[in-house]
Amino acid sequence: MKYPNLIIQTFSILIIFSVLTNCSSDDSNGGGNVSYIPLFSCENGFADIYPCNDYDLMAHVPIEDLGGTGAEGNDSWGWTDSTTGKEYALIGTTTGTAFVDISNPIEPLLLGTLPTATINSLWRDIKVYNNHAFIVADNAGSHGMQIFDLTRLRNVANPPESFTADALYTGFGSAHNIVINEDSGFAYAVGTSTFNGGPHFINIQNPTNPVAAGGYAISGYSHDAQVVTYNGPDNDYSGREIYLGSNGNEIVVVDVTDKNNVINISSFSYPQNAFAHQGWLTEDHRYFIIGDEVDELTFHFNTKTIVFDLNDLDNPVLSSTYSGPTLAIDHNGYVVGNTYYLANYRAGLRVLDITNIGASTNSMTEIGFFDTFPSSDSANFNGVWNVYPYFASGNIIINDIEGGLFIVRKSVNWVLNFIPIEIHYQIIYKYNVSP
Ligand SMILES: [Ca+2]
Ligand SMILES: [Ca+2]
Ligand SMILES: [Ca+2]
Ligand SMILES: [Ca+2]
Repeated sequence: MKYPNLIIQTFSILIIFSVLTNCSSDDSNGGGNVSYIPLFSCENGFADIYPCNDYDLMAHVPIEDLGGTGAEGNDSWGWTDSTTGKEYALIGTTTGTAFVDISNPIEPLLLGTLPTATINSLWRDIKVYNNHAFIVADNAGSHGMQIFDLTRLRNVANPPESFTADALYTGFGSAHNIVINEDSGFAYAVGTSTFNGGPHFINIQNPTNPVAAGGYAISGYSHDAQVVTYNGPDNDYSGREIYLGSNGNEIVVVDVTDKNNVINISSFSYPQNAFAHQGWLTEDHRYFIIGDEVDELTFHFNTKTIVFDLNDLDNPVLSSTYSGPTLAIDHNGYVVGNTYYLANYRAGLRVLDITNIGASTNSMTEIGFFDTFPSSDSANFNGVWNVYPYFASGNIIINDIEGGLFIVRKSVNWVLNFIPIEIHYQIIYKYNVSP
């Protein structure tokens, strides 16, 4: 009888502790191991109406609240205030960009929105560098790149406010994506009408004074890209700025260190290519994980993720393919340590262990998911457009086209993992039970 009693007492103390930490976190930060009681825990495969595995729902903000009636969600990014540690969701919608303080993830606060610079668009893309957001839109006329000083979010008098941009870069009109190498302070707009749709370089080292720095037209249109200061296994390119462009029919690897002398390194494709859409490097820069946005529609197989071995940047080699559990299309994926977070449209957020990424088979293993589109897992362009998994708190933001912002977090074993040791021992002392 001691143990049931212990568990009840444990939960009582735990709840008190959580409430205390919630209150104190309002004016501190969202980082660290602060515990919150989820809005809906993932239990028996569901969090409320949402199928899940090992991810809890902390909060949900409907898309109408972020973009207005009839709005849809698209891309997203995050900002962590280096001064306060507070975390913010930057949510793209058809009508603009919404800025949400999520440092208390169970009580997200919409601070305001930055309207589109021109017309509404299905495609918006956001990245962050040096406390500024850089925002583009596609099929949006002369939109250009909006620049927004995120430190303004520290003091918003009457949320939600309607913001104005701090600067506007007009060297292009529409762009499909904006890519930033935070190590170099260069932005790369892709899918513009300049440089054949290849990367349009912008020096953003002084964020509100962006300077055009040329572009690269030879490889043609890039749909999306990643640019890194290379620190991988190929010593030929150590310290070089490497652009990995997802160009539909192929991936291109380009040395963009010297903006006036760009060097094509290699390009590659894979069987059953339909549209190479987006890719992300592992943290060691050895492997590149690719999503093809049209192959599930074309070939009717389950979600397919393609892994290339970039041990030699001059000679990339297909390493493995992963087949997911549903027919849904994969969209955007990101690596954090040994985990790959995939925005999988109708299948929601999918979380994959990539510890064995170098293996030729079973290189990834699904270890969790949160499905914000419960009614279907079919291959259609609905559900999760993007996820952002880089907050130190462990909160993950999902931007669902129809559903809006979902804040989810890996489930915790409350009893075993979240009781402060002192309280644990107080319980042991008070109730005279063994740990
Ligand atoms: Ca995007
Ligand atoms: Ca695919
Ligand atoms: Ca090489
Ligand atoms: Ca689903």
